[in-house]
Amino acid sequence: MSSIKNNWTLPEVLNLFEKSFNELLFEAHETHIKNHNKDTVQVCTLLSVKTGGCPEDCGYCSQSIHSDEPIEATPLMSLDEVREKATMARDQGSTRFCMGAAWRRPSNKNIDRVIKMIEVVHELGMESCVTLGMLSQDQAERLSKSGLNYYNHNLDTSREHYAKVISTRNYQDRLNTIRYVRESGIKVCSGGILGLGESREDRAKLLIELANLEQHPESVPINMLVHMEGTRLYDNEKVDELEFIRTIAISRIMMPKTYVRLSAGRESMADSMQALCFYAGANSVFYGEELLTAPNVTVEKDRALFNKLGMNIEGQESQIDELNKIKTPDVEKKQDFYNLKLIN
Ligand code: SAM
Ligand code: DTB
Ligand code: SF4
Repeated sequence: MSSIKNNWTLPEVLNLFEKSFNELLFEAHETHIKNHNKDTVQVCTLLSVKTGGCPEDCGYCSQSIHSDEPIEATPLMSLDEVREKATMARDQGSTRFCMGAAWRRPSNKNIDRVIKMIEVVHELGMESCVTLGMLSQDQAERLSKSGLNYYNHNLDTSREHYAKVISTRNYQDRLNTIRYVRESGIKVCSGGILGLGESREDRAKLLIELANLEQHPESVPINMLVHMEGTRLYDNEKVDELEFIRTIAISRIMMPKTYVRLSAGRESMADSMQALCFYAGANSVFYGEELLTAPNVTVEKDRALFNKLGMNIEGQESQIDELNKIKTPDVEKKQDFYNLKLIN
């Protein structure tokens, strides 16, 4: 990875933000097509395996007990339910399955249970990702031994703005978990949220934290704040759409080989806005009608959009081969899958 730059400075990144929109997008697109298949989007389905009741006070999150309208807390999902949801995601064409839990940090007993879930995802032929809060070094190693492909742990914003959003942990806690994940051999998925009341400088600093890690994260989700009722940041001002697209473009330029994921908030984005994000270098999305607790774009709408843009889902061909081998009792659903894919 010698061509990877990880000594970005604030003036350099602010200069990128100040370029004309067209020049910035053109540079990002050039970087994108040098490093990726330009018309391919990677898709990942999310499942909340343990919802609500979280003791952390992240000001944007409906699952925090500190929210004025906290979501009802549920116990950890059964393995059978996970298998059922993961099978549905696989049948819809997802190649990666990400399981989230509303924990500050998982107990060792819960790590054992999550490892069984990861095994189910692998049996179904998908890549696995989990996001469980802070990990110890030992827990990261155990997850790595289970074959876990990705761990999601977001920095969310700049070091300076962090304390205005979350007070129950600090930035270094976040970086420590990311280091344990990296050292254990699991791929790192780490990104942020726009709309937390941050400045452009905070956005630049977040990207610098990510891009100046010794190794760039393999995956960087850029979320648009989903305004969840009852959360402290519910009334925050909306981020300007062009500023959001600029942030995607700069992520692509700074981390050329990384999957940049256009993440939460897509449900309220117009097709044209998403199209510009893909042009600017986004090449991954969350797929399926639910994120963790918030709605996402439906699979049908996404397929129609990819179709209109001439984009393909990464791994689609091999998925179809795999499906040919599977004997699912739901013949009609399987037929729908083929029709949708093959008509595209
Ligand atoms: N509890 C774990 C943690 O915080 O690492 C895992 C689940 S947590 C919900 C995963 C990520 O989702 C957060 O780090 C945050 O970046 C993102 N997220 C949560 N609520 C969001 C919202 N309302 N809008 C946008 N992104 C959100
Ligand atoms: C990430 O960066 N975004 C996803 C995933 N990682 C776990 C979560 C978005 C959550 C949006 C709000 C909700 O569904 O509650
Ligand atoms: Fe808990 Fe994660 Fe929500 Fe923060 S973002 S309150 S850690 S579930």
